[in-house]
Amino acid sequence: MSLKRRDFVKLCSGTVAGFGISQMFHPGLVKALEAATEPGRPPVVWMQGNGCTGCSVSILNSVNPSIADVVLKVISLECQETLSVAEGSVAVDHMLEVAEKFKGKFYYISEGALPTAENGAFCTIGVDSKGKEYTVLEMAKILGANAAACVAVGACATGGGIPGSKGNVTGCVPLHKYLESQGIKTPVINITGCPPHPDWMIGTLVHVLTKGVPELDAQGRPKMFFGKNIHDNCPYLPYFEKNVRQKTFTEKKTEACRADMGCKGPLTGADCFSRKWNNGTNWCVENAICIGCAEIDWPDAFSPLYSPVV
Ligand code: FSX
Ligand code: SF4
Ligand code: SF4
Repeated sequence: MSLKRRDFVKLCSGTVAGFGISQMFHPGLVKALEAATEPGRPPVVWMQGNGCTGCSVSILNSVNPSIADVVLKVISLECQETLSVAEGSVAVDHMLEVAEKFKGKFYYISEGALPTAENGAFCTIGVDSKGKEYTVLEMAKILGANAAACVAVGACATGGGIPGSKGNVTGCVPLHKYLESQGIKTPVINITGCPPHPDWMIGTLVHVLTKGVPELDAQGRPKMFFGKNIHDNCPYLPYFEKNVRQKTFTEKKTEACRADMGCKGPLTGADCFSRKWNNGTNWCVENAICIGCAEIDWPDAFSPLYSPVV
């Protein structure tokens, strides 16, 4: 059974509760996804390069659907360094096996940047059962060339992020740049953010599995989550317009614009202002500032992070 676009929208929008996809997913999503991905759950390989594992930690915070449901009922998660029980040659052999056995049918999720300097020696993932050592760069080429589609998660995998920022000696590049350099044309979807919101990752995965690659913006990001300017939609915009500004992080003046503390909301397009974080509890600008992490040229184009831009 395939999930129709209208069903997907209905499930994601939770019309009963009155929420749009820009806010949260409906708890019934898993049931429809289970049906949509029958009979065989699609194989997914998640590989980490140079990063902090924050993207993996963030997706574990998914509430609707829970990450346990996604992993156990919707997809077949073949490898994920943080979650996998297998390690060493067992894990490396399995990655190679998935790339061969499910050629053109599995999905490759890439977290972290790919270090290209010194033939990729700055990040190795292990040795296969024949004793051959694999760099993350080498495995990214194998997975990228054989996957049905690639999903790059996080600032590091989409734009280089902190490992790829100015001064790095590892030659870190994002997945799409590396695959382009190797002439690999497999589609790459960029889910920016350091880390990305769990809904951005799960929502994109759901779309890819049920309807294919979603509509993307110029940065390769799904338009359903990215592009709306934070400043234009910020609850503190009226204070900005009246020039009521909070000057320091310790000042207990919550009814004020955070521009003077370096807020990068005016330069950033993501739905954090309506989706919020931690299951809708709060978001960066409420407690501090937006540092612009959802833009693909972050952090270099947004540094120094605490310097005002408006
Ligand atoms: Fe990067 Fe993932 Fe920032 Fe961390 O590993 S996007 S450093 S939150 O988690 O890649
Ligand atoms: Fe909101 Fe930041 Fe814009 Fe102020 S500068 S209105 S806090 S997004
Ligand atoms: Fe990143 Fe800004 Fe969204 Fe926070 S509000 S997650 S810094 S884009």
